[in-house]
Amino acid sequence: MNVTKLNHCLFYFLLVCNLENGISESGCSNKQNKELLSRLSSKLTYIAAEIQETYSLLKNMSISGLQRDYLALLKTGSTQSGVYNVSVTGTDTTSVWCDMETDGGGWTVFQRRIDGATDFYKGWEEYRNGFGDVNHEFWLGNDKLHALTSADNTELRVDIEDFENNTAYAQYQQFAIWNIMVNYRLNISGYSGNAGDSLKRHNGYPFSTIDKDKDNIIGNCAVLYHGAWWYEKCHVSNLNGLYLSGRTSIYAKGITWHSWKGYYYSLKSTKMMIRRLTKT
Ligand SMILES: [Ca+2]
Repeated sequence: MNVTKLNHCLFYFLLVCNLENGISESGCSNKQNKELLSRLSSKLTYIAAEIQETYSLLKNMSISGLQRDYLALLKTGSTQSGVYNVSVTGTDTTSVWCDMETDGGGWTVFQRRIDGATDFYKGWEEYRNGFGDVNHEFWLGNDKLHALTSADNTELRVDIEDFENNTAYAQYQQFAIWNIMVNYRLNISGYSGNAGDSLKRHNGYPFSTIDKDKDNIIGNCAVLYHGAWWYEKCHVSNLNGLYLSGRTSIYAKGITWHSWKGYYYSLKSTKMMIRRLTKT
C-alpha cells in the first residue's frame, strides 16, 4: 500500500465525511477503503480510551480533593496530624503521614522509626518504592521523594529522640533528592537546629543499599553499617540503621546521628519530613 496515497485517502475521508461519495471520488480501491476504515476505527477507539482515562482521572481528583502534599492540605484548613491521601505525581494516590504541628505544620513525613517493628535492612527496589506502615514505621520511597522535592524548593526537618526522652532537631533550608539516573543523589544546605549537622558530609552523594553499592569505598557501606543512606566513606548519620535501643558496643550500625549522640548510641525515634517553600 502506498503510504502517500493512503494518507490522501484518509484526509479525503475525513474532509468529505461522506462514506459513499467521498470514497468513490477519492480514487481509492475497495481494498484501500477497507484499510482506511480499519485504521479510522482503531484511531477512534484509541481516542475514546484516552478521553475516558482523562475524564476518570479528573473526576477522581475532583471527588477526593487530592492534594500534592500537606502544605496544600494545610491551606485548605486541615490542622490534624495523621494519614492523608495525596497525589505525589498527579496521577497516583499515596497515603502519607502529615505533621501539622511541628513548626507551623504542613510537613510530609518520609521516614519514621519508633520502636524497631519494621526491618529497614532492605534493598534498592524497596527503598525506591517505599515500605513499612505509614501509621507506624516506614520509608516513603525514593521515586516519590524525588517527585516531591524536584518541582519546588523544599526544606527538610529531622526530629530525633533518645531513650532518656531528650529530643533534638536538624533543619535544612534546601533539600532535594535527584532522580534514579543519578542514584537519588542528596542535595542539601542551610542547616539550623540543636542536633548538629550530620548530613552536610553526605551532600552530593548517591543513595546506597545492601544490593547497590554507590559509595566511595571498595566495600559497601550499606552492608558494613547495616543500613541504606547517602554514604560517602561511610557516614556521620545512618537513620535507616539497626534498631539497637540506646547505648551499644556496636560501632555505627545503629540509628546514628553522630553530632548528637556519637557512633555508639542507637536512637529511640526518628522522623524525617519535608515542606515546600513555594506557596500554593
Ligand atoms: Ca563501594
